[in-house]
Order: sequence, then structure tokens, then C-alpha cells
Amino acid sequence: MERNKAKNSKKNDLSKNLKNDDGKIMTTNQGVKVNDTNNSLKAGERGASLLEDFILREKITHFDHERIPERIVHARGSGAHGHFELYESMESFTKAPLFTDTSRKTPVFVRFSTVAGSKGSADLARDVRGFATKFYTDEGIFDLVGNNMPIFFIQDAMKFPDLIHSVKPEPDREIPQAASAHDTFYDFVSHTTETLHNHIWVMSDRAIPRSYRMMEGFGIHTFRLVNAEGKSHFVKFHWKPLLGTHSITWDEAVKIHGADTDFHRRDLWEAIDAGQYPEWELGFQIVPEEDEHKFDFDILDPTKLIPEEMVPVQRVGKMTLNRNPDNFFAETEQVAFHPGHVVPGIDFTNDPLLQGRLFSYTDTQLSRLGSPNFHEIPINRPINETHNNQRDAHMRMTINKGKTAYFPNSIGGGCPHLAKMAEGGFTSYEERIDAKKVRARSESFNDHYSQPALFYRSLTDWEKDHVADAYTFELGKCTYDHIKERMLYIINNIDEDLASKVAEGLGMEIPKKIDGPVNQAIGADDDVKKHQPGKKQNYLNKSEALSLTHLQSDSIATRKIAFLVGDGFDGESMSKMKKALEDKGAMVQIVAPHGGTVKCDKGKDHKVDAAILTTESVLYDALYVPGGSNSVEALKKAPKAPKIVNETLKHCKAIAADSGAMEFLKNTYLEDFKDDKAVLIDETPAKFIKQIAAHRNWDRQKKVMEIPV
Ligand code: HDD
Repeated sequence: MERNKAKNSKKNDLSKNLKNDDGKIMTTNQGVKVNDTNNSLKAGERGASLLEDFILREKITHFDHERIPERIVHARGSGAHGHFELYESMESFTKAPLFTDTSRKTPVFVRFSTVAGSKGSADLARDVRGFATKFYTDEGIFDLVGNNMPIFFIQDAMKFPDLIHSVKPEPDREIPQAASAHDTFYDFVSHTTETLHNHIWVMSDRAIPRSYRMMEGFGIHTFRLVNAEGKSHFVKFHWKPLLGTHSITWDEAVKIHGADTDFHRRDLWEAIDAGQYPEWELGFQIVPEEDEHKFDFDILDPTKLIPEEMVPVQRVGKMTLNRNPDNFFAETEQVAFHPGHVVPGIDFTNDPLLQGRLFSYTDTQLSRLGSPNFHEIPINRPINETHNNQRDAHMRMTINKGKTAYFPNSIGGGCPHLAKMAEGGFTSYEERIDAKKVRARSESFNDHYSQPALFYRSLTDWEKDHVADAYTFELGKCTYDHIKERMLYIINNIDEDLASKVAEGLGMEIPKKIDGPVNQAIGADDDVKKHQPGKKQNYLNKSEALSLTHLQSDSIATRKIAFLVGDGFDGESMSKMKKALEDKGAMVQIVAPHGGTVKCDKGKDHKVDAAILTTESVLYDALYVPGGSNSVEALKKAPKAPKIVNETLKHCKAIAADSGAMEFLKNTYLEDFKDDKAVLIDETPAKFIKQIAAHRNWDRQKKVMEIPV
């Protein structure tokens, strides 16, 4: 009971601001009833409009100001509500009740995003995905503002504007939208070798996830956990999706751009709407203070991960997203995250990227949301009470009573008074600092090649092929040869085999040397010399956790399966397959040559979910083609039907069919793949389900290149 109450507390809090217009009379914003919202006030029916018309003025004025600036990065995003539950108390590491009280259900709001594109850009851009979680704890807000990759491009916040200016559309023509494949980005990357680790992740399939629900999340920085005795441990935060990690191919991403630009947004919404709630386990990688320097890299360097083989991830609790927002603007657009929103028991480290972020996030809300009162916006306000002497500013909602807005005071009885330590006030961890003030970077941050190389070595062969293709695509879009040469030179330092594949694709030689120092990111000559990347180390041959294949799930829940049918299809066979898939939570969609309804061989009408012309194979996870001679004839006449089959094959997805459908399927490439383990003719639904859960049959990858779609 107590748990349920806690779970709903943010929902109840938001409900104070919900407005429902059902059965209500229209009014102006001042509450005056409105009789006509279609015609302005005029001097005669064909006469001039009158300035006096306060109803027209209010309507147009509000409309004129409806937009707010989009986020400078992560503008495109989708959000959902849910809760977090802890498995066991982590009190030996932290005093934050969020992580010690197992009876709590802490409300959360999560926003997933792409980074580079504008608010209206396509979901399937090759990009990092933001994974930002707001925990509404009883002790205040804790925001975990992470990404779906465990490292970042740069080591110091000072470089963030340079990184973002290089990847955003080029400023003269504002081209390209939501794409890193252009000269300015590679100009920056090729001169800034600290970017290489995050960059190779972006070249991998992690940058084109199948769903927000099927990607990991990472806090990236090393944070601190502080327990009740004041002892600190370093921690890295991980989110592990229970649906496993899955991605799509670049060819699909390109096609989804055209078929459904809202692919990820729709996917998240539909899954939650259908009661298929996405879940992630929260993981801690804990490093005792005394082990800070025992690694081959600096744990304060945000371009480095701690391999899970070196420090295992302990799963401490589970997050479930179970409610779609009521209003996109009020919630998803106005939500304001900040890595500096922490609660007692969680603290920062000296990671220079984190330190700079602590400034940036409040600052950006001032121009984006327009006021330091952004914490009063319903989605941002904590569920516990807030009391302080901050006052006024634009759009203040709180009506503070009393005469005093200062501390100390006697007139207000000394209130609000300070939290005594016993009441859990925030005290910063007492880290000892004895240092000179310098504008510099630690040489312990200089290893720029070892971890990109570890990442590449840890991938499966098909993942490696995708990485090579991605580099070739991206660099192929650059126009300056010297930038491509620098990139080839650098990639060669990561992995020679990878570089030679990319060089072949570009039709270029890998240069033996390049003009000037490889890393030019630091500035003055002496500094540049000091900060050249060191020789690649091999402190771990492979980290299994870096491959997408590491997190698997045998669930096919929410997988979308297309049933390609024409009038007269085998109703019995189709119903059996449909039931088997739906029993496992999959979403079956009937795709037919026409819209409306389609008849099975028993004469029964079935609703068509998509006419072939209005859909694409890339919107589904797998395909089933039932038999039925009339259906086969109808599919033979439907011009796009073979394309649906061929593309499903090409993207290595599972296909099931009845032998009765072969008369149509012989017009496709299916015949060439009869021995493929994920091509199932007259096989049981159970076998199909197993192949759908496996996501793809990548063994098919080389052979499908012959399919010309
Ligand atoms: Fe950031 C937004 C994640 C470095 C400055 N960032 C933003 C969002 C995410 C991240 C997920 C979107 C939050 C939302 O959905 O509203 N950012 C990261 C991660 C980083 C990182 C994981 C490195 C580990 N960011 C970073 C730096 C700076 C910023 C170094 C500036 C010095 N980030 C911002 C920002 C944004 C933002 C400009 C834009 C909108 C916002 O904050 O609210 O302040």
C-alpha cells in the first residue's frame, strides 16, 4: 500500500495542473464565455476588422508566442513516466534513501533523444542517444543525465561548443540536418584524437538502435556515492534493458527516414499504450577510493569506460516506464534535466567534463524556458516541499507569505531554518585539495587509441563489418582529401584491418604520415607536444559486454510482425500463427494489396492494418506469408509485394511461410535462402518465435548483398 502511494505521488502532483475540456463551455484566458471563434469583429460583414476585438487579439497573440527555443543539443526527444524499485539496500555505499529503502517506488520521468538534429528531425539518424532520468525522490530531485554509450567525445567541458558546432549543420547553408557525415565534424574529429573512442561507438550499430526500449544507458562520468559514515566510493551508473540490446542496419535506417520519421517515438508510445512496459535494471560499478589509480587509464577521464570484466556491474534495482505523457509540450518539452541535481548520498568527482556540465544545464534553461522559476513547471517540481529565500523573476507561481526573504532573520522566526545534519541536509564530500591553479590537462588522459581498439576487437564479425561500412559512408560524404587522409591515418592506429577496409571503400591509400601533430586539440606548441596520444595498450583482449550480442532476451514482446496476405489466404494457418505470436506479446499487422478488410478462405473479414503501398518492410521485425491460392494470385499482382519479402531477407530478418505461398514467393529471392535458419517454410510457430527473438540472422549478411533492393 505504502509502495503504491509513493509510486503515484508524482502523478498526483501533476494532476493538480491537468485540464480537461470535456463538456465545458469555451472561454477566453480571462474566463469570459466565447460565442464565436471563427469570425473576427468587423465594421460590417465585408468591413475592416476592429482593433477592439480582444477575443481575436488574445487568440492570435498566444499563437504568435507558442514556440520556445529548442534544446541546443538533444532537441529531438520522447518521454515517459514510470518508477524505480530497489532490489536491496546499498547502504554500505550511499545514504540516499532512493538506494537504501527497498519499500520505495520512486517516480521517474525519462526523456530519450538524439543529439545533433533539430526538434523535427528523423529518429533514425546515426547519432548518440540521450537517456535522461529524473528521479522524484522524497529528498529532492536526482537527475541521471546519460547517453546510450558509456563514454563521451571530449575530456573537458571547455571543448563542448567546438564539438557541437562541428557536428551541427554547417553554418553557411544549414546542411546537413541530423547527420555527422560532413566536413566540419571530421575536420574536428581528425584533429582531436580524444574523440576517437566515442566516435567508433557512433560508427557501430549502437548509433542506430531498434528501439529506445532496447538500448543501454550510461551515466558516463565517474560519480561518488557517500554513505552515512561519510565514506565515499566511486561509481559508474548503467541501465541494462530487459528486452536486450538490438539495432537495425544502416540500409533500414535510411529507408525508415522516409517511411516513418517518428519511428522511435511511435515505438515507445505504442509499447506503453499496449501495456508492454519497457524495463531497465540499474547497475553500479563500484570502485573503492583506494583503487582510484589502479587502472591503466584515468577513471576521471570521460572518454574511458571501466570494462565490466575489470569491475562487474552490480544490478541494484529496476525501472519500469508505464505511462505516456498527457501533453508533449508540458512534459517532454519543458522537462529540464541537470547532472547537478543530486541528493545527499550522491556526489561529484573532478571529471572536468562533469564539472563544466554542472554550470551549463541551469544556464541553458534560462533561455530555453525563460526564467529561473523553471523548477515550478509541474514536470520539474520536486514531490517534496521546497523552502528558501529565492523570490520573484518571470512567471513566479509560488505566493510566498511573510515579510522575510533573507537569512538570518528574527522577524520570520528564523525560517526557513537550516537542515541540521541529522535531518539529512546536503554536505559536499570533503575531498582534500592541494593544488596549483592551472589551465591544463592531465597527461593521464593521453591514451586515445587503446579503448577504441578494445571496442573494435570486442565486436562480432558482422558488427565489425557495419563499423567499416559506417566509416566508409561518413568519410565518403566529406569533400576534403586531407581530412579523409587524417582519418585514415588515425583509424590505422586503432586497427589496421579496419583502416584498410575503409581505405578501399574510399579508394584512397592509408598515409604513412600526416602533416603536423596528430592531436591538435590542446593549443600552444608545448601543450600539443605533451598531449599526443600514447602508444596503443592492450590491457584486455576483449570485453564481451561491448558487443550488442551481450544482452539478449528470448522475449518477442512488442516485436512487430507483418502478415502479407491477399483475399483468400489460409485463415486457419494464419490464425494459428497469429495466436502463437500474440500470446508472446508480439504485435501482428495484416498487410494486404488494399486497405479496408481482407477475406480469408473461410469468407471471414479481417481488418487490414496497412495496404502494401502505404507501408515498408523496414517497419517490421519479421514477416509471415500464409498460403491460399487466391491470396497468392493477389500477391503476384501487387507490385510492391516481392519488395517486402526481398527487403526482409536483405535485412537478415526471420521469414515464415506456408508452402502454399511458394507460387508467389518464387518471384522473390527466398528460394536462394531455403537453408537459412531464419527462413522457415511450414515450420512451427515456436521456431519462428525463436528466430524473431534472436533479432537477426547475421550469417546471411554476406549473401544478401546480391539482393538488389
Ligand atoms: Fe549535455 C542536454 C547528456 C555533456 C550541455 N545532455 C543533454 C541531454 C542529455 C545530455 C541526455 C538532454 C536532456 C533532456 O532530455 O532534456 N551531455 C550529456 C552527456 C554528456 C553531456 C551524457 C557527457 C557525458 N552537455 C555536456 C556538456 C555540456 C552539455 C559537456 C556543456 C558544457 N546538454 C548540455 C545543455 C543541454 C544538454 C546545453 C541542452 C538542453 C539542456 O541541456 O537542457 O545544457
